[in-house]
Amino acid sequence: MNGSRRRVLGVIAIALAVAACTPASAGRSWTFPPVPSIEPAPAVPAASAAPAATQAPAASVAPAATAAVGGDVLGTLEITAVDLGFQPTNLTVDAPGTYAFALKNTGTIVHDVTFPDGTTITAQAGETATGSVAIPAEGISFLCSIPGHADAGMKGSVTVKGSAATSSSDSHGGPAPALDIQPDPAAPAPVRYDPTAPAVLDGDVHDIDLVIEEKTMTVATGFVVGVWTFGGTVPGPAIRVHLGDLVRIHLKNPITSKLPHSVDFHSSLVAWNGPMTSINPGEEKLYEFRAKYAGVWMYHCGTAPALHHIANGMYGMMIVEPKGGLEPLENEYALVQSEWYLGEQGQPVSLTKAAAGAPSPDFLVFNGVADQYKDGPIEIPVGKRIRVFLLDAGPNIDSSFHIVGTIFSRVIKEGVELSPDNAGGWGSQAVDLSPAQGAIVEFEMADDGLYPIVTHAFNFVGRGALGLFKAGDGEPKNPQQ
Ligand SMILES: [Cu+2]
Repeated sequence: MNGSRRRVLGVIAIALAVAACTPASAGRSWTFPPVPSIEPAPAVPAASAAPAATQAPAASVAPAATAAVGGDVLGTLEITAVDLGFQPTNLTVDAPGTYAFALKNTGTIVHDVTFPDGTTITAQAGETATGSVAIPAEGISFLCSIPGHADAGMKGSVTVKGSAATSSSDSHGGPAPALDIQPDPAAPAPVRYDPTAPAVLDGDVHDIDLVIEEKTMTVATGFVVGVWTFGGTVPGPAIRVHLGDLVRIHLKNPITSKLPHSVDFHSSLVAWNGPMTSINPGEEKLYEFRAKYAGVWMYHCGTAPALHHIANGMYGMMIVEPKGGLEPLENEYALVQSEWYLGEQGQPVSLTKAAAGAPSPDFLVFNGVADQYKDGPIEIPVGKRIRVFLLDAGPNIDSSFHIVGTIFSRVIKEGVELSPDNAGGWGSQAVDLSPAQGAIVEFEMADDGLYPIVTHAFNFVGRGALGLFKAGDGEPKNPQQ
């Protein structure tokens, strides 16, 4: 491979990594990760560079004499970690044995290289970590064990010359696609998420602690996910402010977390590589902005792979009231639609399933838990105006929000309003929301009874997207209209 072709392939690899990447790194103001060195180390008799098996160039092995390790070490293997990939992904050595291994992390979040025997070398952003690894005659594969990273492409292998290449897609070490997760009868019962919308915060400056918590959560009866959360719940807390308020989010990532995280408020006007960058466990940051536009907005973690962090629970709703405020109503609710792509029980969701071109979530839910408002209906009065704030957090599936048995007299979706007193007498039956879109709907129930809450994409109603409003005593009186 000549130099220019190698550079072109290097750029492609970087572009792919950047495409999968979102803002990260504490305090760093990069736009794209720097291009790592892909020049081979000096050739040595004991080992040599192999032809590239993938788009990434092959690595070489440095002379053993240059490694500051014992005499049994046959050479030094070097790879670079970027967000999210290894360069190169395939290395070749001449002989089996023990090798020093250097992991250079030019990315913006922590990465590691983990081998099937459990050997792990971890490098923080911008650092190089070293260790040693035994390469057997049949070769060895490796991956980054940070959740989601292997699924995003951080896998590779070391091949011994003359042996069959080792597959880098062995099932060891990393999350395997979960194709048939069985319910666990010992799983804790789901915890109901209060659907009551928050009151608007007093004052015009708000200091809000947003503490990240990695924990387990029962997302449907018998199914537990190792979720990542804002504030310990999925969705995170709903936040409601006036138009023009100053919002000061104190984002905290406890030392007990395993991963870097970040937050991206769609209600803010800030640079992607400014307040949205990631913070490591033990760090905190201030994300300050003025709420200049009214609406129902999404906030979410944007740390790479953002798809995994959102799919694993890191999202919430922020309501910015319009000029003059919304008309006060006694009954206001907040519903966030989202998807669960189950991994193994108790583990983070499957990034492979979430990343499918035609994703098929195991559950599609309102406020984090399948069927929770079917099992515990939301009780409302008859004949009074009800308001629901809606958000489709996705990460992938559209919502067609509908309540069986009523008609929306007001819809405010992404800044466009259907008003109850419109001249034509128009109404609305379903609100279409793509991922990250929000709306407000208002309606009233004409009779006592049960009114199902669904997405009218009905294939999902049986997968958890079903709730109930119970109006009055729940028994229809069939009044004359
Ligand atoms: Cu996160």
